[in-house]
Amino acid sequence: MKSVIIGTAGHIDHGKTALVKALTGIDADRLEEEKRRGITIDIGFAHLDLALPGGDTLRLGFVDVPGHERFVRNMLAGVGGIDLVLLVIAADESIKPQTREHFDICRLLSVRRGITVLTKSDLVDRETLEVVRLEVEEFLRNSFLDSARSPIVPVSALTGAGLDELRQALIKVAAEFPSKDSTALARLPIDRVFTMKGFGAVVTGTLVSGTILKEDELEVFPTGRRARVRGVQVHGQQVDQATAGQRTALNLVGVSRQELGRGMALAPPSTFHSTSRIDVTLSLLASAKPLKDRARVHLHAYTSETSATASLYDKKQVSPGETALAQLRLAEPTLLLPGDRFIMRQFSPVLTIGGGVVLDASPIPRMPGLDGFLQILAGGDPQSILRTRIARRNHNGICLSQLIAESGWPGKVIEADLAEPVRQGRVLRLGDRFVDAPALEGLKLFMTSTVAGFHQENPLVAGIGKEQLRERVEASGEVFAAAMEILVREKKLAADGEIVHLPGRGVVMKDEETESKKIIESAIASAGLKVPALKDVLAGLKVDKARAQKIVTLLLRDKVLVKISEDLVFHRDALVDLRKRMTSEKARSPKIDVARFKDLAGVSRKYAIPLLEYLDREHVTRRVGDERVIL
Ligand SMILES: Nc1nc2c(ncn2[C@@H]2O[C@H](COP(=O)(O)OP(=O)(O)OP(=O)(O)O)[C@@H](O)[C@H]2O)c(=O)[nH]1
Ligand SMILES: [Mg+2]
Repeated sequence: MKSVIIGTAGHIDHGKTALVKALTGIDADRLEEEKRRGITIDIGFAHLDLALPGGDTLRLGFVDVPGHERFVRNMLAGVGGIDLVLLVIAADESIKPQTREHFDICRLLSVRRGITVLTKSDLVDRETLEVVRLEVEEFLRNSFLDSARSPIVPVSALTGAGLDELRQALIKVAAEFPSKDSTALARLPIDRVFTMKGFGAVVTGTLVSGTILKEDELEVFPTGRRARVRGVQVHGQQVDQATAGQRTALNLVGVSRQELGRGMALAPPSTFHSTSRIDVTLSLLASAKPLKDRARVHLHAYTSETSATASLYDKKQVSPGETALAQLRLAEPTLLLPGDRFIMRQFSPVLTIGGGVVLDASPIPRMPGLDGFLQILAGGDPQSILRTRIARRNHNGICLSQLIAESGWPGKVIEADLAEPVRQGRVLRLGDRFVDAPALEGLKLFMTSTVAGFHQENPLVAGIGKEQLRERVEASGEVFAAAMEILVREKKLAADGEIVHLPGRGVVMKDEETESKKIIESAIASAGLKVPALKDVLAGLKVDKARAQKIVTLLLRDKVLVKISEDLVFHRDALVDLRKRMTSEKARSPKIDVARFKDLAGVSRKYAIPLLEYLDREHVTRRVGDERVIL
């Protein structure tokens, strides 16, 4: 069974509601006030099943809209989800202001197909009918309702004349209409909320995409409330599921009537985000006044309505009939997705002035290359759109869930569209994340140059810590780890535990340092107590002075070397040996003078005095006059 939603459009009193009733038997005017005043105030609904030639059933859902100029905003709440339009023009009045305004709205919303119905044909003679038909043909020329491709059918709701032709035309146009994608993510803009005794809140709307099943959990936008679907009705019948293109009523549990309203939307939980900023292309009607940068407008999309400010990207103002790129800032957050159509109305007097299409509902402030990005969103195929969305996130890429929220496409569709670029290596998949390959190359260069820079600034340090490097290049953990792995494999960087360094540089430095350390230690150790001057030892090393000094500091810290006076450094083994000799000397005589000490230690006076002072400090000896007592 194919489901198609048909909206009426046209001037007040031209016979829209009467036509829907003549076709379906259902009076779409349900309000008491509507019946009393004989006009439609709010949108009404009806349905009709038609047998298709092949035996299939065509299920038509009708959204009947008011023609009164004061109720255009109600008309807008109804027209958002329609597939086909019945443009209703009374044969005795021909084209009137709301004929034009409703027709403009349908064009701006990109309604693609429809039928023009000349109603009240019983009120005019054949000649008048022909004159009106010619006028209407002229009016519709080159539009989606051009008579070359869309029928114009004269009808009388009173006598029933032309109704059969209209049904045939409906079958033909609806059969050609492609079925909506029921595998897409579900979205139901709410157009009505009421309570049913014993059941709680019921919402209705045109299911614009996807499928909603009984027992589904849904999120209410923009409030974020969660609701469970207790019951689903399509055209007044209990069903297990509603699919895209059906008029749908849901009985919800978990939210009250007060928490719901027209303009809200239902969608799968934790999938989308409401937005206050959208990048769009907007078109101004030829009949509108020029639109200035930062102008305030009423924005209508599906059943939602909010005020918005239009910041123009490439112009100071939009002239009548022109199209421009703009960012709209919405007064109230709304669930909108790329491809959604909207209508703009002027503040006062309230008039339809234009409309457009959402390109991006997740704009990034001050994004470089925005123009090219928006051009691809406006005209690219799904794969190019996904790739440019990935590329704009630079080296950190974007998670699948975020890509779903941004594009509005199901994960499976996205993964299928990206399979080829992933296979070709133009997009990288890191876990749940997609990264643009050139952006990752950029990150790799950034990482190596950052490490090189670090070496230059810190010649004495082996390398930069991994976490420090990650912070400097502003990479997410996953992406950084992947880039690091590639760089190590390509031998552009090396890692020792948590330390990252340039391959050549890190290892050479280490070898030189180890070698220098050995040279210093053995030069001092082998000299015993007759140590050479430290500066002479250091002068013979491969490493530079600063690094040699650092090695000495480390040897002193580790107590391998002991500093006794300025420029007099001994190996600890030599001093341990000296202490042993002092202990044996004590057995011979507890007192020792400088001369005997010189013999004992085998050193000159230049070394003997500092060594004795050191032993005093260490409480091995105590000075008494010119002699020392060995303790
Ligand atoms: N003679 C004749 N009268 C019609 C026909 N269709 C509608 N009418 C009458 O025209 C009046 C307006 O018809 P509606 O169907 O309410 O018009 P509408 O376009 O729905 O009006 P709004 O919803 O208020 O914009 C009613 O009195 C109808 O009975 C028709 O084909 N022939
Ligand atoms: Mg009506």
